[in-house]
Amino acid sequence: MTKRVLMSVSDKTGIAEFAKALQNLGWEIISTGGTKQTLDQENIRTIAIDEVTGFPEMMDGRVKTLHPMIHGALLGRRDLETHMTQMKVHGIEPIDLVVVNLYPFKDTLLKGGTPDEMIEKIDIGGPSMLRSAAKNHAAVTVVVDPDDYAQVVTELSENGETTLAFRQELAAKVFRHTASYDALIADYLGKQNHITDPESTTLTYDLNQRLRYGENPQQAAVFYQTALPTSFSIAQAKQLNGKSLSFNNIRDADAAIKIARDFLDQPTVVALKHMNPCGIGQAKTITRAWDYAFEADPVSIFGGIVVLNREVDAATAKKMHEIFLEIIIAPSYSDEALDILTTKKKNLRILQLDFSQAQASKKEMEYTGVIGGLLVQNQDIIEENPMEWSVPTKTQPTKTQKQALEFAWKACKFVKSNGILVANQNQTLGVGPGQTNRVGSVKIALSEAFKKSSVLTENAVLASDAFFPFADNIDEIAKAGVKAIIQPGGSVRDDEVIKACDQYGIAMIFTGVRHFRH
Ligand code: 93A
Repeated sequence: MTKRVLMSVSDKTGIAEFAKALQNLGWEIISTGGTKQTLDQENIRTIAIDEVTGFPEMMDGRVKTLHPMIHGALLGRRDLETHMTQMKVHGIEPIDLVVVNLYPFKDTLLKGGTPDEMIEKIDIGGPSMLRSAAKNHAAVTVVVDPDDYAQVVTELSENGETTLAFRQELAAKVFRHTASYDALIADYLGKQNHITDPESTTLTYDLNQRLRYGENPQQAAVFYQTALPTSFSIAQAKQLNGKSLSFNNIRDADAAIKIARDFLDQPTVVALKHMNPCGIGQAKTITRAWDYAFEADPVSIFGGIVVLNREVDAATAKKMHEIFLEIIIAPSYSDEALDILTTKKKNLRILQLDFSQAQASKKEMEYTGVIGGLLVQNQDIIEENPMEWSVPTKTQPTKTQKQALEFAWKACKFVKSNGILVANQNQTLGVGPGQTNRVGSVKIALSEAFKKSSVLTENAVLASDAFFPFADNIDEIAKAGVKAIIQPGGSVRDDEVIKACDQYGIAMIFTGVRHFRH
C-alpha cells in the first residue's frame, strides 16, 4: 500500500525539499492549507486535508485536522485485527508519517502579540496530531523539528522504513516539545492574571548555553533560562568583551545585579566575591562610588565581579583598569571607557545590562535546587518604610547614623547568613558572612571594618540580618566603638540586648523584618 505522510507546518523551513524527497520515494502527501500552498508552488503533488476528512477547514482554521479520519489514521494499531477492521469499515487509511510544527506562540509573544492574537496562536490540532502519532510510534514516525528531516529521508531511502529506536526518540522529542509549549501558554496566561503564588508558576526553560563545567571542573553543567525571558537578568546581558561566562560567574553576576537593583536612586558600585558583597559604594558620581566600593575592601575586590548602575565613563574605567576584575556589568560604557577597559584585557568579561526592567524583574520567582527537588519562592523584595521602624534603646540614632543604618540595612540583606555588615553612610566597611554563630560574623565584620582609617569608621554602624540571640554580640560591638545598630528584633532575649545597648550608650533600631540568605 502507498505510504502516506501528513504535513502541517507553521515553520516552512526545509519542508519543500523534504516533501520532494518523500515524493521521489513514492509517498503520498496530505497537507493543510498554508503548507499545501507552499508545496503547490514547488509543483509537489499534494492531497488537501479536506479531501481526507470530508470536511472543510473551518472557523478560521481552528478546526482543520481534528477529525477521526486523521486521528484514527494515526492512532489505529497496525498489529490489532480489531483496529484494522474498524479502520476499513470507516474508510480510514493509515498515515505513516506526521510532520507538524506548531503555531509560533513564543515568537508572537516576543513580538508583542496582543491577548487576542495570543489566543489564536494556541495550537490545538497540531499538538493533537503530534501526540497521536507519538503515542503510536510503534508504527508511525513523527517529526516536529526540521533538523530531523534529513535523518528520516536517509532511513527511508536505505531501509524503506524508519527504525523503532529512531521513532521512539522522535516521540520523546514530541512530548518534550508539547510539554514546554503548553507550559509556556500556562505561564503566559498566569502572568496575564498577575499570579504571584509560587505554586502557580509553570517551569518552562530554554537552554541558554552549555557551560565549560560547573562549580568545579569535575562537574558538567548547563545554563537554562526562563522561556519567557526577563530582560533584567544575566541571561539577557550583552557581552561586549572577554571569555564566556562560567557557572560561578553566572551565579555571582546574578547576586551582584540583584544588589545593584536595590540602589538605583544614586550612582552605586557593587563589588562581589563568592556570592557576598565585598564593597558597596554610593555617591553623587559613579567615579566616586567606585572609590568608595574599592576602598571598602581593596583586597577582596581582586578577581571580583563589579556592577555599576550608571554609564561607565573614562575616569572610572581608568581606575578599574588598574586592578584585576573578573566581570564588569553596567547599563552602558562611553566609547573611551570601553577602549580603556579592553586595552590588553581581552579576557575581561564586560557586560552591558539594560536596567530599565530592573524593578519589573522583582516579580520573578527564585529557584534553588536540592537533590530530587526544586524550591521555588518569591524574591525577598519587601518594601520597608523606615518611618515604621522602632528604637527600643534610650539613645536615638543621630541623623548621620540613621543614613548609615538605612544603607547598612539595605546592603546586609545580601550577605549570607549569619550576615553582619558594618558601614558608614557612603560605603560598606566590613562584611561578616556565613558564620555558624552570629558573634563569629560580628567579629569578622568589625575586624575588617576597623582595619580602615578612622576617617571612614568615624560614623560606622552595624547591621545584622536577623536578631541577636545573646547580648555577647553587643559587648563585641561596643568594644569596637560602634554606636548604632540595626536589626530585626524579635529574640526572646531582646530585653537583655536592649539593656546591654543602654549600658554602652548604643542606639538600636528594630526593623521587624528578617533577611536570611542561605
Ligand atoms: O487551529 S488549530 O489548532 N486547528 C487544527 O485543526 C489544526 N491542524 C493543524 N491548528 C491546526 N494545525 C496547525 O496549523 C499546525 O500545527 C501548523 O502549525 C499549522 C499549519 O497550517 P497551514 O498548513 O495552514 O499553514
